[in-house]
Amino acid sequence: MILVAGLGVTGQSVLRFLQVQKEACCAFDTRVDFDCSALQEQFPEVSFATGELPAKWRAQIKTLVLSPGIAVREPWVQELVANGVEVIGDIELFARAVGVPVVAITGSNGKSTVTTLIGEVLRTAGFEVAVAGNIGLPALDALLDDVEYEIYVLELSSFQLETTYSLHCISATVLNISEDHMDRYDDLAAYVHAKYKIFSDTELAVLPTDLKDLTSIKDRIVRFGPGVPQSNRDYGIIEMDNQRFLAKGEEPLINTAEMLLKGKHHQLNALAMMALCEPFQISKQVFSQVLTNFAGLPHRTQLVAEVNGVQWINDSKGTNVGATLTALETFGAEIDGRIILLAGGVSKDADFSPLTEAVQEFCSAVILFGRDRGIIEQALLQNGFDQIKQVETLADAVSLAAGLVESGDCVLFSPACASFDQFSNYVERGEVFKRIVKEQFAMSSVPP
Ligand code: UMA
Ligand code: ADP
Repeated sequence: MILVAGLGVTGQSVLRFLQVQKEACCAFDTRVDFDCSALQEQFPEVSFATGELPAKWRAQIKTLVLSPGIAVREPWVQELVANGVEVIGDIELFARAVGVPVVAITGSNGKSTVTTLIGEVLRTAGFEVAVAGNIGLPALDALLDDVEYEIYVLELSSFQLETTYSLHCISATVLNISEDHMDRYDDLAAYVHAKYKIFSDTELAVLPTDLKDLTSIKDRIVRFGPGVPQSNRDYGIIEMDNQRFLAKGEEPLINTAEMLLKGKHHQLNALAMMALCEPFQISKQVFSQVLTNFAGLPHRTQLVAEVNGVQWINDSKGTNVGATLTALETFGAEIDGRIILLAGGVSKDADFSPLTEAVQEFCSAVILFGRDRGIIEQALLQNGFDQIKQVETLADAVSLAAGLVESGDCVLFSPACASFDQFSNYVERGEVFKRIVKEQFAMSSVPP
């Protein structure tokens, strides 16, 4: 029997997939208060349990399909492993069933942006393409779709890669590495190891210039980076007539001024995207069409209001230190005034000290909210930055910021943390921020 563990969007997609396959399964969620009644109606043949795994199921389980939100090192999972149970994730089931090319994207930051850009480019070039995975739509739901996709573009998290063993990719990337999810890994090396699993069976490996090589895939590596490309295979930035171009080798492809996405990190994202699309022989015109029209995804460094010369930026998807650093550096270089950073939430055991240099350079104040605000304050204080205020909620943070800003400043909401202490996810957190900002200015009768 197959045990489906975790009944979020992934677990539910697994149940649908196994129903079509006519596989016998039982289903379990560790959350005691998880309500299975709607699922029980949808899947009458499946037994459901919550809280503790029923003892009587244990001997019958041959395969465990684990959701990404549950750690493999959980004792009850380890017990099943010790009993010879195979542990896989939804992406492994997908990998075994998919029969068309897969482009796979992982990394600490930029995954959703690059995944979306690739989807747009391939669609514009005329392919029937599905975009799925960690970006939101479970990969198995895309597979069950009525459409006959020619290509799947998958955003994959380190959690999903941990339980994936046979994914064959036409191209794959680890976009970048910075610390994240340290509550789920013993050290950075373990997190990197999970990410690099994406290269286990790929025809083309796309790697940034600053990440280490992997001997087994040497002849299939294409590099991308912020400098001049080191070979004709590689992607980088070249200057011609005082203009900067995204380039392959010596060949200019896109003038960076044409891109709607601003910031050096988005130039890197665009370079990675072009490299990953190599197997599909996309024209310069198609890349240009997409990059001149794509303004970015919601909740990523998005301008949500400009009031009295102050920009209010929603970067709710800035869920780790690396993303918030990027946002600080991008806006810090751009604005006339100073940044007020709003951050906080669930730390995921991160080290926040790498934020200090950019905070010192660009911020007049940091307002911290949420569960782990004290941890962030400690890290900044220890490194010599003390313009810090602690509040309980995001609403308190917004109203405090509104009283501190001056024309030319920017209020950057880039939490560097996960959201689940006070919100259900980063989308809800970003929507709440937008609403509070709008209310804030309605109250003082200044139109946002
Ligand atoms: N949970 C339990 N017990 C369970 C099952 C889940 O406590 O039995 C908790 C988890 O610890 C977690 C939450 O419930 O806090 C959701 O976990 P899940 O495995 O049920 O998640 P899904 O709803 O299936 O969504 C997952 C991804 N979520 C995670 O990996 C935590 C979604 O990525 C992804 O879009 C979706 O599958 C489709 O593939 C979200 C995410 O936050 C955006 N990803 C992390 C990130 O990007 O940093 C990895
Ligand atoms: P992910 O899916 O990996 O979380 P997103 O594309 O959703 O990545 O972007 C999340 C945040 O990460 C953005 O708001 C931005 O601040 C930051 N970011 C995007 N691309 C990069 C990059 N290449 N390097 C560093 N930070 C980035």
